[in-house]
Amino acid sequence: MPLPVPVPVLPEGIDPAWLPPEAFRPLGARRTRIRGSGPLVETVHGEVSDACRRFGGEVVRDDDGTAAPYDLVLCRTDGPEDLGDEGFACERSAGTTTVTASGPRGLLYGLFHVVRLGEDAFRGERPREVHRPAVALRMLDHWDNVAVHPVMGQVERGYAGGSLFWRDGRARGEPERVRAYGRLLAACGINAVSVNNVNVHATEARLLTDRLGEVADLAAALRPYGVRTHLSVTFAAPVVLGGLATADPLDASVRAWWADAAARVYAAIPDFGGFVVKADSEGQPGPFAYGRSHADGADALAAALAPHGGTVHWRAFVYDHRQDWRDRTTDRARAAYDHFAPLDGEFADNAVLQVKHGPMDFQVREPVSPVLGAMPRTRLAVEVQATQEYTGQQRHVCWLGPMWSEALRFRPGGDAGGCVGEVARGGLVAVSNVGDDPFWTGHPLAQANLYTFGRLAWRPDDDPRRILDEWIGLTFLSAPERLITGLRAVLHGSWRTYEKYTAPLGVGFMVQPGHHYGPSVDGYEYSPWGTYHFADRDGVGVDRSAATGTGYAAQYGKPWAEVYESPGSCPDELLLFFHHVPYEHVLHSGKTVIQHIYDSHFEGVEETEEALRVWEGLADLVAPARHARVAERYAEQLRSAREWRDQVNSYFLRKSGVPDERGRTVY
Ligand code: GCV
Repeated sequence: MPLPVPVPVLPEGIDPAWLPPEAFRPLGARRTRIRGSGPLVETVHGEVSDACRRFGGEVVRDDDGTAAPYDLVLCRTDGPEDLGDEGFACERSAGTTTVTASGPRGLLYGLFHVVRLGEDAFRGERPREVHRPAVALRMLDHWDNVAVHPVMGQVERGYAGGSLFWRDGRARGEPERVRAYGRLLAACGINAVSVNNVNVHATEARLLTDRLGEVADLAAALRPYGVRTHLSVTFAAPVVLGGLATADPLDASVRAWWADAAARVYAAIPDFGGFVVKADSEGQPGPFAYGRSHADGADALAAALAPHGGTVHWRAFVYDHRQDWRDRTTDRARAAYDHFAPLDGEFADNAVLQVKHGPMDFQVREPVSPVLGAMPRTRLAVEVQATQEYTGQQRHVCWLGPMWSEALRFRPGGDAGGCVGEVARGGLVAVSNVGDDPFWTGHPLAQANLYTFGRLAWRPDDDPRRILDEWIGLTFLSAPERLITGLRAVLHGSWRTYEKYTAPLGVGFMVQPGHHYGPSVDGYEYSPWGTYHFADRDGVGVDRSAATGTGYAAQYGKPWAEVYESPGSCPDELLLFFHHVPYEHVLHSGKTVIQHIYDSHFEGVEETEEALRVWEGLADLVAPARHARVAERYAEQLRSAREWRDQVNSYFLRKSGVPDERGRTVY
């Protein structure tokens, strides 16, 4: 009989997040039988054994010859119905709770389901319920550098300390911590991780070849929790690593090089997931250099991975970052659609096109990318950003569940068609917000973003507030009602609060250039990055209509092309994304644009002040270290929110000359 996989021991001082040992008490105090075999069954065995050791229960494998009834049976078998690789069924009758799974991960996910249910898992009768993920690939992309980058540091856009995987040019060699990370991910349903930055610099490139062993070590640590490892690779690898004269994807020697590289990866990591590629984007090499399309590029790598069951995740984030700001006809928002929609149907079956949820770059408010409605013959994955590059950098509380849920529920083809959560057959991907911080995510409340992402990826139509309650229930075990109410109060509306005190009505990008924290209203206005608001004395916003603007609105199908085309039908929150309007333009809300800017900025700060008050009132209910960390970050959030308010309001007062009708102080 194989040995149970021991539960990872958290290094001293590391927060258990949503898996505090006490969460296992209901399970650990009981008698459990585990049936079936397979590597992840040994992980389940290890989990139950550990819980029993702590809480006094007992676990047996297969038939132990006793007639004693079991409280819990965890059974991996060929079930009566197809539960797939990852699904499980849970039921309770005659005093026994039974979890059945047919695939290896299903039993593990079923175990965590029992943990989430707590004592309820062992009460009364439960009819059979089947749980299956709606999306097969639920992935985190780490933008972690192996070597510290002179500008971006160890983790690009990382706000949670250093990397969990790498430090100063080499692997950290802390498999136990990586295993603990894999365990947290499995407990919220995430099954894939890419371990290095999509901007692949020279050191990182070598992970594909002579430093592959370091990736294999990470894969070994993540494997027991059903997390498959992926690697970001540079498109130029055949040149920079292989010494070839070209990386042309149609060149036979290049294809042979990739095939050989992939074979070596699979020899070292048999369950390797695949490659992630950022090509022809922000300076990364790509197929354009050879006059080839992105389908040509993706398919060359897909062909190399196909014999091994791997997938290439090809990012659609391709645009001109050397744009002339004087040229108002070029529109960065159009770029992904213009590059990729014509290629629909040309991508290999094992190529996934990974599309950011909005057309720009993870702003607090963007429309859903039109690419997601335009490529029915391509496997699409949706990419969101858990790391809060543009949403407060984990110094501000900004729970992104409602924003992601809105995007996933959006129906690109109107009511008749599927929603984004269904269109995303290739998976859901989040840029990770995790680092070597003892709370994992820098801001302790940002753990909620990671957890919510995993659970939404499992069921994109799930209610994010239900998920948040689940996170609260696990993280703050046995929380009294006052704590639950307080946590809901500070988290539920935090995305909208952040939106209120930052760039208004979907216009985006009023951030400090480079690091992207804090306000700089004109910071990107005269830059080459394609991120403008065009404010002048008469009005503000980008005309993206087909009639008079860049034509971006016409990239949508019906009904959205019409809805977005006119300021009269465009939703208020996206008005300045789609239209350049006078300051006195009246919104659907009945307010003018300028008054909306003033009001929302004052409200955003007031809401932050209120959230801080609520948090202060929870001091007696939250562990001191966690409470102090959040309180300290709230102080910075409030300072920053006031700065945003004052800069944005003053800017627009000076541009428009229209005073606040309520006479508040605008500088
Ligand atoms: C990894 C934005 C970020 C970059 C990031 C890029 C991407 O531009 O600012 O740091 O690069 O998105 O998604 O590739």
